[in-house]
Amino acid sequence: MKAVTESHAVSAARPRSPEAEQFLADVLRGLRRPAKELPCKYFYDEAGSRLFEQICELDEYYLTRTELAIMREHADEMAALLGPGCLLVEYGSGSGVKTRLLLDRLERPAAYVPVDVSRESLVRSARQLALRYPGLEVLPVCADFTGDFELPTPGRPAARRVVYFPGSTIGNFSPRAARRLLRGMARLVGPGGAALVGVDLKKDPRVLERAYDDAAGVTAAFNRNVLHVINRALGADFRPEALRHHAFYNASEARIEMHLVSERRQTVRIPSIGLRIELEPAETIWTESSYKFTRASATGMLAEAGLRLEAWHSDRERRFALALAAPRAQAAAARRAA
Ligand code: AVJ
Repeated sequence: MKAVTESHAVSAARPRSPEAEQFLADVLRGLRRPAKELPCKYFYDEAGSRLFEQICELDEYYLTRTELAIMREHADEMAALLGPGCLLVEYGSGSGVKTRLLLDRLERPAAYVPVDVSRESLVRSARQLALRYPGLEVLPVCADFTGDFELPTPGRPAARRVVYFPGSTIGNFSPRAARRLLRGMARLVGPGGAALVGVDLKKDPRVLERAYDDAAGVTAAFNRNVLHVINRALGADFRPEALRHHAFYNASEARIEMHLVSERRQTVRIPSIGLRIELEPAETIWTESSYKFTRASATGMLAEAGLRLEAWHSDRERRFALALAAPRAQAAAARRAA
């Protein structure tokens, strides 16, 4: 952590980028609330992304493994349902293997469009895919997929637009934000389009809690890493060891909550903006929600966003699922045509 003082000096002197301004605003808003919170999207700096990859390998973290197994088992059927000539739009660009399982089976996809705020991961994944699929047009879009953005026009006109949103990332959004995001997805793909969304399913709370509080402490390190991110980017002086990882299943809200619990009374400072934050003993900072679904609750969430469930692919133990949905007007039109 020797970079803390240096980077503080630098960040105080230099004008901040719009992303850095947003980061600062988000951190301030979260820490000034009576119940402190931090947005989970800031987990993923380089160290955080590495820790998340380690999480995906853990015995306790069944999500990645299960979703991959579902893709291996059902990608043929999914590709058939999506049909030929798709413009495949992926929200986020971190899921190489899953994407390839789909791309390997899609019939003559018009183009692949990864959408990510991180230019770096966008370039990396676009390069990898272009190498692996020499005939495929790859059109990366550097944008926040929770906001408005335009799709590029592929060289070959697309038969339909499909958004692929794997990984249960939808679970990180509040019901309201998830609705907004899915509505944007429905609008983006338009009539005739589709969305393929990965959701983690409700199950024994002990299984859920172990997945977010592993024996090796990788998830604890992942959770605390957000404090290192804030220290480095904003010159804060959080002592991550002085906060404890806490993850539990909130059954009435159907979500895992991750918190950082202050072990003692402490003061955190961000000198560049003259901020002081007091943390009481046992006070928590809520860092992540990970919503869990049933087929019914996922169908309801999609319906509220104007999407009709067309197919549901799950594993034998019903741990995880991929929901294929289409904008409702189109589903109604298809029913009339049938
Ligand atoms: C990246 C959203 C799938 O909520 O399970 C893993 C992130 N957090 N362990 C999830 C995460 C703690 C994760 N997703």
